[in-house]
Amino acid sequence: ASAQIGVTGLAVMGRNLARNFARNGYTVAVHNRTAARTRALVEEFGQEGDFVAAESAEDFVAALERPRRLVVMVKAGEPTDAVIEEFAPLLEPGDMIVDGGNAHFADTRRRERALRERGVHFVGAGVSGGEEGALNGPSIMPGGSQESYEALGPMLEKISAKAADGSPCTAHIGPDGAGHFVKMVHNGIEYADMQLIAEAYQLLREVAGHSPAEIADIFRTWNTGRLDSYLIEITAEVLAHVDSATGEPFVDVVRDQAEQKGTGRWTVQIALDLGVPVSGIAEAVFARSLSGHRELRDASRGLAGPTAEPLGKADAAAFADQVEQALYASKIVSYTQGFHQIAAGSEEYDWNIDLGAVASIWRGGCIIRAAFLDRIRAAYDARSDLPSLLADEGFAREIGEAQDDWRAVLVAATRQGEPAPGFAAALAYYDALRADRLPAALTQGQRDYFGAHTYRRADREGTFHTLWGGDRSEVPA
Ligand code: NBP
Repeated sequence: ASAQIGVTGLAVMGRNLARNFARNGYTVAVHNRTAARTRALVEEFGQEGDFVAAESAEDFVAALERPRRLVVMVKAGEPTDAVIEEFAPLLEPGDMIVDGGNAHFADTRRRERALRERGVHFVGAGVSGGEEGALNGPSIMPGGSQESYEALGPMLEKISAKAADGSPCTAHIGPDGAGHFVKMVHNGIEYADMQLIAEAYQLLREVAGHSPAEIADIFRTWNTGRLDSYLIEITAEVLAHVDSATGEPFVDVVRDQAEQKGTGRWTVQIALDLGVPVSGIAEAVFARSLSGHRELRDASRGLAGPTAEPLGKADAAAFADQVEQALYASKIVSYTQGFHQIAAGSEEYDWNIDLGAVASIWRGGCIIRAAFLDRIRAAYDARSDLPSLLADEGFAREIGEAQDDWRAVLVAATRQGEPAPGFAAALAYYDALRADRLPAALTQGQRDYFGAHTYRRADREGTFHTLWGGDRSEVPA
């Protein structure tokens, strides 16, 4: 036994993660259901470090130092269970199985419980950054026991991305499914970020009349300021790209039907279960879904739109500044909602997640990496019981300064008939949170009327019901 770590599942992610471990000086055992992939890895990249190729599960396990650290990078779902069933009987108490796939955190909780009974640590680890991140440094969100982190953490810290201040983009998130839960919310926030950027593009194009190349330049400028992030950077690249076959902007030759693999949808489903309003993430998931309904869209082409004239050229530059404000304010709201969901999950499952640490490890390697995350980390470091990111003085001030422009952008979008569901949901959330009174009082009245669901009064304690069908007097419930 000479390998410090093993990776089974050598498609793009597993192969690159194995190479990352090897390049960092670890001896890596490699294994794949189809052995040809194992041989190909060693043939192609064997010179990058020390690999031990194993063709059978037994050889793979035998190659690992104890306690064994076995990373599984296979397709999420049944394949993960199949691999666990194959390897668990070969392991001994104290060994670790690390699932780096995109598992649902409820599956991770189930698997962790089952393996714990056999004395095997199960670490559900969210890995973000795609294949490039896996090779050069991903953001890694490991759950599982503290004991497993002690044996595994230093290696993950070594292969992870590093933030600008040099700190590793990984940390122990919390017990059982905490890591995969945080990865799920990361992906939800990623959906929201992408939707908001897409709306900014659409408004710059359709309301202000900019070309894709001009918008690429606008995004490049934004990327030097507070919106500095990987997604803004690649957006500029995509917008500047010209299709070689037609000479048209690339963005004009791609079908406008967005696809999804499901982690955004999970985020919203779980948020509904936890009662957390993640309206921005939900709008992002729905926007992708709506774009895919070609038949509905075709059947609706004749519907009337607004008759307002587009903005004149003189207004276009000022409009771009306003869109930057709207984008930034909406982004603050989506992170507020995402962090609320993590706090709620942590509460529900007793995970004790450090929100500042989550912001910290998202600063590098992952798809939502952004300068902005340093600010979020600082907000939670200053006050770990911050009830909402909007309660942070700095964010509250910035969103307050942005709000007039944010509203103006939505007025323009509405007037021109351009949908901006992400911007609108974020503003509605902001306005609802700061409202003195919400119409929820009326909702309670309706519920009491038709279902005797009772209500509480603002002026005194207790639960009450009005005799709506009778003399309408109030009785204690
Ligand atoms: P895939 O998700 O395409 O999975 C392919 C791997 O799963 C191959 O090694 C395949 O073995 C193995 N596998 C399957 Br399928 N069924 C199996 C079974 N019953 N028993 C054993 N092995 C089985 O690979 P990927 O794109 O590299 O992703 C790996 C994981 O990482 C996934 O969970 C994914 O969601 C997650 N992830 C991916 C990305 C990304 O950017 N791609 C980013 C972050 C996380 P074979 O070679 O024998 O068919």
